Amino acid sequence: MANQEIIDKLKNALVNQDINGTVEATKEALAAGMTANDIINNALAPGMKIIGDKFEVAEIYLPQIMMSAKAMNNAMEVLRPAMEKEKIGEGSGIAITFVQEGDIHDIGHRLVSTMLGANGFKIIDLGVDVSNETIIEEVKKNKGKKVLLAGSALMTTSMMSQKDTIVALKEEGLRDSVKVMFGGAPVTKQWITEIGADGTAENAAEAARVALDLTRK
Ligand code: HCB
Repeated sequence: MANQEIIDKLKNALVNQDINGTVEATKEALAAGMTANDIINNALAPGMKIIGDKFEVAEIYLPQIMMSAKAMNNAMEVLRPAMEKEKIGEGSGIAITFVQEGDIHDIGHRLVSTMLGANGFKIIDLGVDVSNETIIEEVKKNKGKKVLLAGSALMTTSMMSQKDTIVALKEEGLRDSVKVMFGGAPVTKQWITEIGADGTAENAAEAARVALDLTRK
């Protein structure tokens, strides 16, 4: 089967909440020689975007999103060993990763954490629904070390908290001691500039590249 056919089959399985089909097509894509990041960026992430669009127009409901999320999680387990080998550089320092307060969407966050870990960063994963107080506390604990914050937000509401994270860092006199990158579907470069963060990325592989660049000096 041609690569594009496997990609289409995988995307369809995910969109149709076919958990076994998603896992099998993911294995097929790896066996065909595709990289984990290509499989994610060309099939799984676009599939999740279709799911979100269908939800928005009430064509599907939460139980179906949850089934597709389960299929995506199972596919990620298949891809994790390959992802861990797809390193592009050797980072140094700590990456504190988290999903902003009020937000439990963790699929992208886990992909980014995996890729940063694969590229040499020591990961402190604060998980989902993380308050700015918790983030500040963790930055204080690691003061004096090279620290990168990598936060995710999937909703426009939780994205607003990214601005508060920057404000809180400034208020605590910590802004210059960390690099800050934010991502997630609603995050744009314009938003990053507006709130005074240091970078963003559209996917996990790009996140690793940006993280390496930001922490190089
Ligand atoms: Co959810 N949901 N959801 N959802 N959900 C979204 C996000 C909507 C856009 C769907 C829609 O309406 N079109 C929408 C948000 C609308 C908005 O605010 N603009 C929405 C909503 C409304 C909700 C609920 C409120 C629904 C409800 O209860 N009525 C509820 C909120 C729960 C909460 O957080 N408090 C909810 C719940 C759920 C679940 C639980 C069913 C499930 C999450 C399961 C889980 O994560 N464990 C879910 C899902 C799966 C989605 C969609 C369909 C997919 C998200 C996803 O996993 N994408 C999403 C639709 C969409 O995003 N368009 C929908 C795939 C990953 C790979 O992409 O963008 O997360 P990613 O990450 C990328 C990229 O952004 C970047 O790299 C990643 C890897 O490639 N990146 C970074 C991410 N973080 C980065 C950090 C960096 O520093 C750098 C790069």
